[in-house]
Amino acid sequence: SQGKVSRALISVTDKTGVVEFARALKEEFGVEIISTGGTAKALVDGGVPVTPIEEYTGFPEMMDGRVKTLHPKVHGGLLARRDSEQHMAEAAEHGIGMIDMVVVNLYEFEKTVANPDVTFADAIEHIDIGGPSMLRSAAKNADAVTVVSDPADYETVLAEMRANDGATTLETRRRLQVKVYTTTAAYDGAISTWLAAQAESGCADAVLTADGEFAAPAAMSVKLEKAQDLRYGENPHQAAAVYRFDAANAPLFSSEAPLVGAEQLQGKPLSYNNFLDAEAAWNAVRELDEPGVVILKHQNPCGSAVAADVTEAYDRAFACDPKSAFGGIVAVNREVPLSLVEHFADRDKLFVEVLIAPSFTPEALERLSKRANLRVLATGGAAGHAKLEMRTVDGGMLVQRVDTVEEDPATFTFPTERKPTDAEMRDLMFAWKVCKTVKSNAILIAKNEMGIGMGPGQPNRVDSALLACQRADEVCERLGQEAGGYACASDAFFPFRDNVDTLAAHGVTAIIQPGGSVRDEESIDACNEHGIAMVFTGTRHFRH
Ligand code: 93A
Repeated sequence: SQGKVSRALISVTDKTGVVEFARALKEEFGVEIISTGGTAKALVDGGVPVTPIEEYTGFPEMMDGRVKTLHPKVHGGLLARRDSEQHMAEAAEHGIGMIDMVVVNLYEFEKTVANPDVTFADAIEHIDIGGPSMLRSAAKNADAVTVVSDPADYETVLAEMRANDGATTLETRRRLQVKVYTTTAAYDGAISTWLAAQAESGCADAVLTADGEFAAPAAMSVKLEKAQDLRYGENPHQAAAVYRFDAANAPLFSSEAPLVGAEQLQGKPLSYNNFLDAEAAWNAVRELDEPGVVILKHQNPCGSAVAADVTEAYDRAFACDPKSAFGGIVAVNREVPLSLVEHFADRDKLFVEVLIAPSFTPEALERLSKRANLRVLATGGAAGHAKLEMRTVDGGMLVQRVDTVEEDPATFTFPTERKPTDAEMRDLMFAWKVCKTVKSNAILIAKNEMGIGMGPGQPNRVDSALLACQRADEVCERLGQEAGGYACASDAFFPFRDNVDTLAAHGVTAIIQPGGSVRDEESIDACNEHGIAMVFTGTRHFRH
């Protein structure tokens, strides 16, 4: 009857549990077992007699094992339709016996290429051809053939045969059939991704050219593995999970200090929004060369500063907007010392969702452990961004190079009569880096290398400018400082002079922006009228 197992072919690289499984097939059900080199040896050593594959096909294993099971006596025995008189007559004519079960798992290609020292030849040799062929033949004929591609299924299959007079059920064979094609598709995906990556030199793959530019290929194979389930997504009614890029894609989509895979030292599991915000905060803070802190809320940096050390930087970042900092993400670009933790936990009693940094001193961790719920993430590094990022849109995926501020100030131009002073230039450079993390239309106002005013996400840039100025004025008032003397960054050019007029009215003395509007002259004239020094960077940093 269909599903009854009389003859099985066993050929496995992962030999976990295979001896016990084969022994049960043989001893309990009298199954004839055919097997290949290493597997046959393992089975015989384990006391399970087998028919060696070369005896079965009448052909030796040859070409270093590249050809061992690729034979009509194997594939005919798997593919023949048992309900076809013609198939059965042809099989009989050519001496092909039926094979009712295939137990195969594959050469470990992914494990092999995960070794950074792997040679190209060694990787190629680990592309399994015979194994997937048998799996696919058997799965195609799942009406009659049971295909076991995962040691985790050995027990269930045996249990079913025991309950079923040595046969498996069609339901199980169908489930195993699906598993096969999922397995072989992922296997081929890993091979093509790795081979594509070898087509270009270095770690980049065919997707990136030698100078790191994105060269969009006609098709991309991106493999992901689930890193963890999330309680929910952006809102409680949205199911969600986190996936991690596999080793072959890691050089494209992961930096040396990626967020997914960062070590969580303590605290509740990260939520969906925690991941998004921690990513934005971390990306912002790692742009800063000096010791820096970014406090981020709802994707926008509500506090940011650099200083001689990170504790001082934290104090200054917190002072930018203590209210918004509540429930935010604190990102630090150097090792976190005890003093920083004391300031935010003891002095400011600041509740934050996530604290993320390259590392933490033992004393800092000891103090943090008293706030058991606080999520603490150690990225292990500070430098470098992933090369590519992607987002889905309904029915497809957008891929782009990650936006980094790797601009050479030597290429900036100074179109106004007044050039920025050294102090203004420091604030402008700081504002320019942090502004990149603000949602567009983005305006960021800095003073003494603190991001004290932010205008995010307004469809009208003048509204963003107004918001930013208001916040900056409030901060100055709160800190007992004189308002004004602000440096302003804009993520994109000013289409009209109204932005400059608005900023000037609130005490902005220096502006950094990409330039490139057809009406740049209008803004330059406005700056000259107000005595503002303006810098053109030539590069826009939208963030939507
Ligand atoms: O080199 S192969 O692609 N050529 C084959 O004909 C073949 N048949 C089975 N690899 C082949 N296999 C694979 O060998 C199986 O998929 C399995 O992973 C492995 C088991 O080899 P051994 O029994 O010698 O340990």
